[in-house]
Amino acid sequence: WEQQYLNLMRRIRDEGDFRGDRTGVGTSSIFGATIRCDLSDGQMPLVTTKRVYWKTATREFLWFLTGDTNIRKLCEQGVEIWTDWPLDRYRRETGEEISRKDFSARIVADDEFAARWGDLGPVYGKQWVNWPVYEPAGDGLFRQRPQGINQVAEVVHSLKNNPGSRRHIVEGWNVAELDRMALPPCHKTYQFHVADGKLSGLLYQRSADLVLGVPFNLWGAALFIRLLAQQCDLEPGELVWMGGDVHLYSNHAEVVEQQLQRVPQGAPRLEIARRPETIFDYAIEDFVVHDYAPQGALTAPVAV
Ligand code: THF
Repeated sequence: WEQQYLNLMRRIRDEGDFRGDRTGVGTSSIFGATIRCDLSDGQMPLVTTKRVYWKTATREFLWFLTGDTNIRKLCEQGVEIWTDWPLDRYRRETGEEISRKDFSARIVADDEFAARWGDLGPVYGKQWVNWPVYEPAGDGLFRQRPQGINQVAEVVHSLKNNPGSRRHIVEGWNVAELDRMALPPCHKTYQFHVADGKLSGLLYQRSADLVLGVPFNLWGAALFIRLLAQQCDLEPGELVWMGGDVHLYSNHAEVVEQQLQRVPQGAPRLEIARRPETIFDYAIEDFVVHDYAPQGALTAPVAV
C-alpha cells in the first residue's frame, strides 16, 4: 500500500495546482484520491519511508474515544500534536510570547489555565461519543438531553446485531457546531462494512496534509477497524482511504524530495495484547508493533 501513498505524493508534486490556503503557507493540491490497504494478518498502514510515531497516533485515538476535547491529557503524555492551535489562540488573545514548551507545561500544571486555554471546542471526541441531542421541552423550546449519542457504541452494537447494515457510520461533521471547533474535522466520516466475516472500513477525509497528517490518519483509521473487529469477533479486512483536497504544503517540499527517493521496506504488524471488556477500555500498553524498522526521521513544520 505504501507505494500508493508515495505515488500520490509524486503526482501532487508534479501535477498539483498551487493555491493559497487558510494558513497562509500555500499548498499544491489535487482533488479526490484513494488508497487501499490490506489489514489481514496484523498488517497496518504504517509508513516505513520515515519514522512515524504510531504510539502518539494511538494515544490521540484513545483520547478521542474518551470524548475529551481538552489537550491536557495529551500534554500529560508528551503528545504535542494538538498544542499549536490553543497556543496560537493564547498568543493572539494575550499578546504573551510564551514558548510552546512553557505553554504545554502550564496546561499540565494549572487546572484553571487548562480549562481556560486547553479546550479545542466540540471536536472529534465530543461528536464521536456524545453527539448532542435536543428534544422538545413542551413550550416551543428545546432542551439538550444530558447524554448525547455515543456513535462508537452504536456502531459496535450495529456491527454485532446487524452486520449487513449500510449504516455503520461515525460522523464528525456536526454542522451546527463547526463554528465552535478550533478546527472543523478533517477525518470526518468513517463507514464500516462486514462481508465474509471480515470488517472493512472507509475513511473520507475532506482535507489531507499528505506529509504530516495522513500517516497519522491512516494509522488511526486502521486502528479503529482493528478495535472494532476485536470487539465484534470479526477479522480485519481492508481500509479504504479517500481524500478530498489532498495537498502538499509548500514548506514540505524538501521532505517530499527526500521521501520520494526512499523505497518502502518491511511489513509492520500490530498485535493487540489484550481484549478489554469494551472498545472504551483499551490502554496504550495493549498495543505492540512488530517488524517496524523505519528509515530516518523526516521533520516538517505544521501549518496552523
Ligand atoms: N493541520 C495540518 N496543517 N496538518 C495536519 O496534519 C493536521 N492534523 C490535525 C489537525 N490539523 C492539522 C493534527 N494532527 C503532527 C501530526 C498530526 C497532527 C498535527 C501535527 C506532527 O507534527 N507530526 C510530526 C511530529 C510528531 C510528534 O511530535 O510526535 C511528525 O513528524 O509526524 C491531521 O489530523
